[in-house]
Amino acid sequence: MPTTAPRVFSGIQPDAPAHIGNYLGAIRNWAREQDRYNNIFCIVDLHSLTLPIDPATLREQRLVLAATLLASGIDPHKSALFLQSDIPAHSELAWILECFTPMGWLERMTQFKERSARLGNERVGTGLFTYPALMAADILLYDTNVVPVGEDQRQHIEYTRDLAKRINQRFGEIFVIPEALIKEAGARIMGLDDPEAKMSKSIAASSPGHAVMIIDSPDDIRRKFARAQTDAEPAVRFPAGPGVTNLLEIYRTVRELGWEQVKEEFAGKPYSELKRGVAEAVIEALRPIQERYREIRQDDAGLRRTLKESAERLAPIANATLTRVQQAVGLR
Ligand code: AQP
Repeated sequence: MPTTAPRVFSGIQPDAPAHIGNYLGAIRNWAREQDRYNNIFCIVDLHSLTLPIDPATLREQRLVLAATLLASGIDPHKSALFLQSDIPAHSELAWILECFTPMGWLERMTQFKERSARLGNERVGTGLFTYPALMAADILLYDTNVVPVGEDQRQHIEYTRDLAKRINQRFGEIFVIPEALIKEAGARIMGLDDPEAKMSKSIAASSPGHAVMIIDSPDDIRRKFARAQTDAEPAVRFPAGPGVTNLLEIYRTVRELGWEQVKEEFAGKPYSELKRGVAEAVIEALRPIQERYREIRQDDAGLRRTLKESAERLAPIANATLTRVQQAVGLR
């Protein structure tokens, strides 16, 4: 890719294996558009500390996710893929950004409100509250132009833009202002057990029926779709309820069909047929990724090397931005 191509940055948390929402809303698009951009993909392990996580799980899930991303088509010759904690500038810039962020901005973040409501204020750490500042640091450190994400991240990107503009107004042109890139199809896949809640790794950790993971076995995938919530109707009718709409959305995004085609295919069909159809489409799409995943996991040392090499290449870019900010605010 030419070095003048716009820079893409995007991150994913290694708290649990990635699910099909992550794949359809983010990873598949990252892999497909690698030739258009100068790409940086980050396994945001510091973000995974914002909710309770066992150290051995975090260590293992970083490798699981790295292998999943490579297996999904992220090509280390075209894209950097690294661990956030390998570049300390992320935490250092996050602190400065927190100091320039009004509390009210973070209090309005729906992800924080939802998660703290789920866990209770005494159980969530302060890191969950300041999470958007660390995410802004991730993006701004690399003079990012484009951030391809799912719909759930729109508010965090808006915050990043507002903060970068605020700092630029005060100190001059320090940051590049990034744009969110959110594709319409697959931008918000909902939970199979609860179609009102976004499919999410953290919910799947306690409710396995909530999400289909990219590395789930075909039998698990069939079982999870068979139990997916639908509604009281005996067959697919339109307008469909939220559970059925979510299954149709997964099907149309995996198969890359228009809504009209999907409606034609399933109108009047029993739910069992819809569930089988979606499960088989997902199994087929994931099969080559799973095969490649197993191969990559044969060589964890090579996987670690790939991550380190990317971090070594990226550290000078991150450090240059951090120095620019430190000079502007009076720390150098
Ligand atoms: N359900 C989803 N549909 C479409 N895209 C999604 N993304 C996440 N969930 C969906 C996109 O995937 C990328 C990585 O996001 P993440 O690591 O924050 O994934 P997560 O499943 O949201 O992880 P957590 O830890 O379980 O967080 P919460 O509890 O907040 O959901 C991003 O581009 C994201 O938009």
